[in-house]
Amino acid sequence: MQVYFAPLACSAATRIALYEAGATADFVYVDIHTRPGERLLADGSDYRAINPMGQVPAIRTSSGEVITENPVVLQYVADLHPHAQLAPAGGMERYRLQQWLNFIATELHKGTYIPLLDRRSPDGAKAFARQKLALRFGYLSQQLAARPFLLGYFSVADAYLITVLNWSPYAGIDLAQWPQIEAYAQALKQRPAVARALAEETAAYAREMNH
Ligand SMILES: N[C@@H](CCC(=O)N[C@@H](CS)C(=O)NCC(=O)O)C(=O)O
Repeated sequence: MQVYFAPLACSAATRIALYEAGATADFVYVDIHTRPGERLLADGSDYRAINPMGQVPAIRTSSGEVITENPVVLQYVADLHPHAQLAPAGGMERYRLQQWLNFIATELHKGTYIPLLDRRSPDGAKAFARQKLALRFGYLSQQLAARPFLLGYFSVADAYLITVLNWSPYAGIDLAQWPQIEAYAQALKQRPAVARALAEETAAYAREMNH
């Protein structure tokens, strides 16, 4: 399987999920950071031929299917490695997982972090995102006060959440204001698979920035 990724982007969640499953993949670097307006692969070809949105993650399965959209990619990886129990097989718990994946994707990733991280987002968009932060993080804190993971065990939703929370210092979000979220993030970063994936992504990001 090929995983199209950019260092420290939301595609890091896929790397975490794979390592948690004791698996790996052919990680294919996509430059989304250094050449605005372009989406080049290392061989100079245009990544948009693979994902017309030019966004990571995308995966190419062993049967050649391309799958995009982080919540879907993560569920695919979880289903590929059922022994790792990264997603409930079905029933209400599966809907709970999807509930979290969608919350992270829309309320946190796109709705909060992107306006704060993106240098091109206007001050009004940043202020709007900050105004929404209290409700979103308050809700998340409440959930995490009662349990160490979003579900009863580590799932792909946690892989996505730690990836997004990891951007906090760059987004000017001080997690110390939400002790439950900060404690959760610290605990997750101690997990060997998470630590390994984030260390590799950080090293890849440093290489990219020095290139
Ligand atoms: N809806 C997409 C969004 C993915 C996304 O925003 N990826 C970011 C990296 S975290 C990206 O590729 N940004 C470059 C761009 O939007 O052109 C998904 O859920 O996978």
